[in-house]
Amino acid sequence: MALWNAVASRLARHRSWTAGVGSSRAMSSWWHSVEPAPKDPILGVTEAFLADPSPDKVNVGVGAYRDDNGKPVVLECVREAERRIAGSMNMEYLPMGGSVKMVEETLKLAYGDNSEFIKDKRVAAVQALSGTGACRLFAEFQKRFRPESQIYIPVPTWSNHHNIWRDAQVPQRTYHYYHAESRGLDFASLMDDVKNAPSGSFFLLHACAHNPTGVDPSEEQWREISQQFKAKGHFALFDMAYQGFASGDPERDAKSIRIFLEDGHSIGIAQSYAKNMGLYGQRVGCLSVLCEDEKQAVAVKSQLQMIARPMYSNPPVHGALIVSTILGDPELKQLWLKEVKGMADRIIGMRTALRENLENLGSSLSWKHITEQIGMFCYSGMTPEQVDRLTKEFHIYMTRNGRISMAGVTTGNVRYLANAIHVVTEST
Ligand code: PLA
Repeated sequence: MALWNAVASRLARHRSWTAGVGSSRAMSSWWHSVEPAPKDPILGVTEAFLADPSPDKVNVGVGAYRDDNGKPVVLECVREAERRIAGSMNMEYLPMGGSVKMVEETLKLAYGDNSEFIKDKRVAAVQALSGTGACRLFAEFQKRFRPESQIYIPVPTWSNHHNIWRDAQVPQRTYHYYHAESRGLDFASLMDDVKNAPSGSFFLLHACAHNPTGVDPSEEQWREISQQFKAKGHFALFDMAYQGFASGDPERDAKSIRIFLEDGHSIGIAQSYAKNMGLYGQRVGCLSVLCEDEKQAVAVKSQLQMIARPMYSNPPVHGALIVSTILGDPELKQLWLKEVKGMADRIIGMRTALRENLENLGSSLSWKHITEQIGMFCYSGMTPEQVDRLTKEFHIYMTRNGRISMAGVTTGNVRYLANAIHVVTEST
């Protein structure tokens, strides 16, 4: 009996081994043509940073806010909201369009507290998977209902914009934005491109704190852009991923949008709470489209939901609850505004410190733009080769376009960073 058992188990092992060989061969052939995807130019930097064992390493790649000790921050208003939420809510599905309360509060931030468009129910809006999800929903909507249209994207822009509209199969065009020599806005070329685009084109605009350049149009320039959009009947989609990070005040940072609203445009807005509420991983945001009337808004919202349903069905509940708890309570909202200002101010302080350090090192280059640019990023002007040297020789990680996430600069690393930048920019 024992012998028989031993033979049987050997036989079984042999069978499962040969079956395994056969099936693994069959399985591997399913995906033989799959090549590794190229590394993401932003999130790939974080991967490389995490893999570096050096104690000196510095990550100024991804735009994620850090405190002056280089630690991720959970805002006090978020902590308090979580205390209030804890244990008091169920975990049912949200509707396809997300939390009605969160969306209501979010629209007020973009369109204004007393917006007539909100009162007249002209805004079609759904909760989205943060700013990326909001852009993607819009791109899908654009493809479905304006299938012949294209999207005009600034040069440069957040790299993922290209992926988003590519995957939605909307052809992309570009418009001038940045002037490398002056490290400022190329306003004349921008206006030319707006003028020369076919009437009724779609444009992606960064509402404030342009990524990666840190260069925004002035209020006067926004008015001119809006007028030109009017003359050409263009559609503006505002990506507002940094409301509050440009000036420290979310209300002021919505100025570009308010100008377009005053001028009677039907716009779209992608909003995100990743940066201004520090809710990066919660994936909470909103897509809204201003419509001609309530009836149209109902139709547009229903179609946005129809796009969401087969993709992810309905959005996650926790982040939305945090946001609606904070913005629905006047005291918590005040605390949030104070904390947003605190984050913006620390970044401004680090801009000054980085510039001063470079100047004190005797750099022969001008670093004025570090303090002139706004928002989370400094578009340093460094070349990809200089960035590669920063990484290889100093373990400093940033995107190869020379963008420094100022949110990762601290009192502790600013001298080290300045010195490294000085070394690689003086000798090449
Ligand atoms: N739009 C712009 C202009 C952005 O810079 C970002 C994030 C988003 C949308 C999307 O953010 P969200 O989906 O997290 O709300 N840009 C980051 C991160 C901060 C990233 O690349 O995903 C950046 O480092 O550029």
